[in-house]
Amino acid sequence: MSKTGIGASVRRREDPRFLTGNSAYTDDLKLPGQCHAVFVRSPHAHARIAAVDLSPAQKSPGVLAVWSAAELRQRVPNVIPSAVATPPFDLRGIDGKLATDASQYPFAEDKARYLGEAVAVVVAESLAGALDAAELVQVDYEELRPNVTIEQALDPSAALIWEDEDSNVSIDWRMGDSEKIAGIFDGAAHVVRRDLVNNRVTPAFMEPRAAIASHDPGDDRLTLRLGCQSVHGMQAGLCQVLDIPAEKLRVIVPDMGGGFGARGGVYMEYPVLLAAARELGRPVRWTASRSEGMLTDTQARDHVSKGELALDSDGNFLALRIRADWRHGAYLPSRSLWVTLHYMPPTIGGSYRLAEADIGIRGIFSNSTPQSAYRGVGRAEGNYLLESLIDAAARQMDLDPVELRRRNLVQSDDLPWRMAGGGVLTSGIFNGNLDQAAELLAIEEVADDLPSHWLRGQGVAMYVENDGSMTTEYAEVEAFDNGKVLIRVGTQDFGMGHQTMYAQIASDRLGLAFDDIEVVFGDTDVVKRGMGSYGSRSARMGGGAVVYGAEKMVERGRELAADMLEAAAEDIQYESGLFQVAGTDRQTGLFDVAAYAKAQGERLSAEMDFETAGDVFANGCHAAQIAIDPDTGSVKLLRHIMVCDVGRAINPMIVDGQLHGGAAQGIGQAMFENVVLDPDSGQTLSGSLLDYCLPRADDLPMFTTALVEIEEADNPLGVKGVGENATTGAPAAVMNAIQDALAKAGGAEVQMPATPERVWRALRSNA
Ligand code: SMO
Repeated sequence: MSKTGIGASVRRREDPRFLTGNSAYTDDLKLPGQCHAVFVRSPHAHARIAAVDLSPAQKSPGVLAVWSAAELRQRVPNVIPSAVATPPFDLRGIDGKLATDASQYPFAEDKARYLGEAVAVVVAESLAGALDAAELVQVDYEELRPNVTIEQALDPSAALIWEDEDSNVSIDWRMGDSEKIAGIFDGAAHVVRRDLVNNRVTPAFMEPRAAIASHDPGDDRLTLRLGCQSVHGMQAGLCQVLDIPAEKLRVIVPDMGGGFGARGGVYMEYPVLLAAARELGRPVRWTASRSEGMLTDTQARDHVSKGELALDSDGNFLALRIRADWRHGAYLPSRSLWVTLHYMPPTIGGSYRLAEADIGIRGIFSNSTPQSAYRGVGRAEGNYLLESLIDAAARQMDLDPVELRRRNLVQSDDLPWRMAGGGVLTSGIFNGNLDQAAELLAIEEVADDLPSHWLRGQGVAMYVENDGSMTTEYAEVEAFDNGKVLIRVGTQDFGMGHQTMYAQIASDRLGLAFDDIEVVFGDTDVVKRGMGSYGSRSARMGGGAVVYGAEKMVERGRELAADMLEAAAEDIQYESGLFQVAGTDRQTGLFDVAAYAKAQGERLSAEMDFETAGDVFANGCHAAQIAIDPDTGSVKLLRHIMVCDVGRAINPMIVDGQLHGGAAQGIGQAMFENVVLDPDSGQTLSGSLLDYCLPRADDLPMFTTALVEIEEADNPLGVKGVGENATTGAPAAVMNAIQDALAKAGGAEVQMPATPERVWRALRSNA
């Protein structure tokens, strides 16, 4: 293996720039003539908008434009498309009814449906001027009763969030043979039941959302610079909202600090900024404050579920029944509904021989921030349900939780295994993952100098994660006469190290130096098409496109080299940057061939659209060891072990980094993070980072990771995926460790997040 090829822990190319403050995030950019937008947002979670008076704001110094919905409608004609309205999604409930559309117009028109929903925009010469004028926009609200809790939203007397509908339910989705499964439950030797809360979280991007719109009057073309996960997806969505053709909008992504799925869709600020830039003929910029992000970045999870697992007398899993109520907020923006239904059901059953599942997911509108994708979406929720039930079964049946899992795992000769929820596992060594995690947990005792009366607990959890999302990805591979190969790829980096990863792939496959490979992405004028990055797809989907694109470019190079060397193309061999006539010393270099091509007015380049049949399934096992201070309820996570089958690891150090960051988010959900809303008013009680607790470095242990690289056959690199693995796997392992300690002390169970107060109370109430 070369020091920079596939499988090498190459130091990230990006890091010198990021670590020395030389990055350029959207907010770092300054465009000549720029002005500033500030959005006026609803201070109520549910309120009718009776009147808006813009005139005092319009008279404020330095103000260039003030628009509410009425003014915006003349400039931005369409709503932001929801997944329900956008083909090819056909999301129907058990009643056959299409899910409620619930698409969002950029500004609230008749009423505001969540706290922070935008009502108007002010554009001014300075940010201070825009902020001052925004306070002068006068909106008459008639407050409506907010639906904050699920019970409130389902109450027959509830105020409807979508008044043309007959309830606040968006979809009642079902899967599985419920009658047959009821029969299995009736005859089962053991049934365990748990009510589980999957707490609402916010993505808390390191870099708050920001965007700068500009307009070139010469060709009437708009440009939007922003952090997003797919420039082409953003372009398509915005062109639909603005009713303009794609060639009239360029989307560019500068450096970007976090996406997590939640920066995938069209947010309402973007079409407004574009319309303002077009009208004013000046760049218009906006950067969310942290508090603004806490209200308006799409949030995630928020399931209240009943889970039931049926077992026979030997502890074999027979069937699973899930009823999940999902409080998804007031709108269903972009992929919101689709991601939950695409990702959650298929992995239900996980890597266990669990053939039957009755799955119900009920979407419920609430007067809270809309939801969309967030690292591990769907899988994190499903995995937490099953892995919590398995530990509850082990306690109920007095079995060792590791042994109970081992008894039920899918074996190698079961593959391909169709999970109860429909996904098909094609590769993996599930019992090996469990054994390795259990061994690491047993042998690597940390010196625990905590007081002896602290409670100890440990837990394991398997996980399975569907990776891939869209089944096609684009790359173009081009060699230049200056000795460089340029990769243009449709996926995008928001912290993952793609400039390093793709350079490793291309240098390895082309036999060139790592430094000869340049990688670009995130600009609709530079990359012809692409799906972008989400669903842990980049290395597999973009990597496949780069590998086959490189091969295709070499094929064309072979033909040109044959011309140059006056030989037949089939006699030309390519290796390490050289084309050679077989059996002779006649040869020419790849970059000389590029020069030859250029002289003929051609580019030595190949485009590739790599396609796969569907998702693949990364999988593994997490193990956690915790201690609880019984006097305060505070939980110390002592160790967190991750055994992960990500398929082939292109750069194990980057994979480790992905696992560390993903685990921090999963542990954050289990122990710290929670979006808390006041049930009477719908006001947020967690609107800043003082109230919304992100994990810090000293909350986390040193992680132990073990990569299991079982190659996936559907792509030329053998990759599965890694980005979301640890966020999916971590919560259940940590919570199982906490429940273990609580159960041994005779305490009750806790729900996520296991805050000190909750743990302290659980220790004082009997199980
Ligand atoms: S939340 Mo992910 O982009 O499947």
